Amino acid sequence: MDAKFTLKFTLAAIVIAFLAGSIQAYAFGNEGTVDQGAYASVFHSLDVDDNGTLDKSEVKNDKLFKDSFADADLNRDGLLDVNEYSQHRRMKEQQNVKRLVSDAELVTRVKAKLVKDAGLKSMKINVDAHKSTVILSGFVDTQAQADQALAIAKSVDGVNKVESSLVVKGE
Ligand SMILES: [Ca+2]
Ligand SMILES: [Ca+2]
Repeated sequence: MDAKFTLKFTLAAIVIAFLAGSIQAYAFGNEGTVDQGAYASVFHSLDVDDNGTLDKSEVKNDKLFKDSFADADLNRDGLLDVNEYSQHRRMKEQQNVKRLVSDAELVTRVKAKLVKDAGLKSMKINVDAHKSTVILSGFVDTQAQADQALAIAKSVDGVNKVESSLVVKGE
């Protein structure tokens, strides 16, 4: 009885150890292909007729492919296989990441543009940014300068919103 139990226990332990090893290998062993796997599952969910390729109608709701199907279709057969789909999707997603400009970069861009403005360059305008919202503060001489500073900040690429607490000193 005891021996049987021990044997069962040992077998169970071996099975558990084996499974744990497999899971670990899956989770950590293939870091380079994790994305591919994630894309592959999206690919299969889009492949409604399950024929292993995506045609234009199958990706029509995917905004990353809507206007660039031909670019994604590397071998020009009018269909996307899983590699064409994954490659294009990764490229598009990396472009999107680049478009998100850091707050520090926004501050630099806004300051640079304010300094270039003849009417504003002598003003002490503080520029701050948080989650793509730029905050202007400090003192200006006229309302026109305050408006101009706001317009300039809004015109900077990557700025989502501008809040101004600029104070007009008056004449
Ligand atoms: Ca298909
Ligand atoms: Ca193709």
